Amino acid sequence: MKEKSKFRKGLERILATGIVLFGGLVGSANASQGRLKIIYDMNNSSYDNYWCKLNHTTGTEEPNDVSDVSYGNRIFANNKGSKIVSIIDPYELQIDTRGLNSNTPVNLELSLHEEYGNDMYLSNQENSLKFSFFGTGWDFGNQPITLQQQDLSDLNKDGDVDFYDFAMLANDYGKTGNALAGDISGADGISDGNVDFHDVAYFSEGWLNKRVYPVYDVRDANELNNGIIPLPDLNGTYISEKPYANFQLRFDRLLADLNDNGKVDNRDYSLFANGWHNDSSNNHIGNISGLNGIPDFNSVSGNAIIDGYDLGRFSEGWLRDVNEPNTW
Ligand SMILES: [Ca+2]
Ligand SMILES: [Ca+2]
Ligand SMILES: [Ca+2]
Ligand SMILES: [Ca+2]
Repeated sequence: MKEKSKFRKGLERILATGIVLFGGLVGSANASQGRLKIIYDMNNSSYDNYWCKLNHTTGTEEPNDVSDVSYGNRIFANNKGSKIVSIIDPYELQIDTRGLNSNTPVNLELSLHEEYGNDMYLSNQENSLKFSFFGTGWDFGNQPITLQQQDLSDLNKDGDVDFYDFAMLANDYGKTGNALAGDISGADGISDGNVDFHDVAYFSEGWLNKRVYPVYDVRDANELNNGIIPLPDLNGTYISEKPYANFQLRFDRLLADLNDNGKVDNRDYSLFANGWHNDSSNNHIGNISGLNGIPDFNSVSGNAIIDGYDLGRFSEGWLRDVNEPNTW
């Protein structure tokens, strides 16, 4: 019953936007100031949860100015906690403030932080990100807001895995240390302080076939799932403050733009149709929604579920063009 009523609510939402399936335009662009708080919640009282904030407002600049706040001077209750920062190289920002109409991606890094720099061992530790808007009217207007995990093989974070990333890996090859860029994996799949064959294996996998992670609509997660975006459990030994996952928050990607070329058209539809009710892969790009407004997965196989929820969100985006905000 619950499922049915949520599905109906989803359909009502589509109707409320004034879009008829496969056609029509929506209101006008209204970029507006925004504040987003992101809590990295480890769902466990032994760890301090940390957060970072993103602001879009007037009178500020990128990449870094006086309205930003760097990560640091942290006070721990239990010596250990989560860490989330926005990276504007070389800065690690706790509060990242940008211009009103900023469209630049926000690169988020997740790690664990132990007060004295010791490694941390975790077993089946649940964790999640929790997004919330704060301040009346600070909602980023109607800019799209999406979140997607990035392949760690993209060492220079430019969106591609290629020779430039390999050059960075090669530069660290054979080295040992806690902050090596090339240390992206280890025996149990996480950074281990050495750059060796484990890292090369992980990297070559990413170079041949870039890992694609689901795209989350932050507004949908906020509206239908209390802002929560679940993360995979943590298992293994984690180096303090060594990022184990990168995420990118974007304001210039439409959820239904599956091939990420700025507009939603037949090419996206054919990608979408290819995944329709095809429960065979855990990361199909057409899995853009679900019962709770976020991509959903089969609880047994772990595979992506692509059904009416995804079709609803895909239809909402039909024929929109990110460069023509009057179509959003
Ligand atoms: Ca790259
Ligand atoms: Ca390694
Ligand atoms: Ca497209
Ligand atoms: Ca789905």
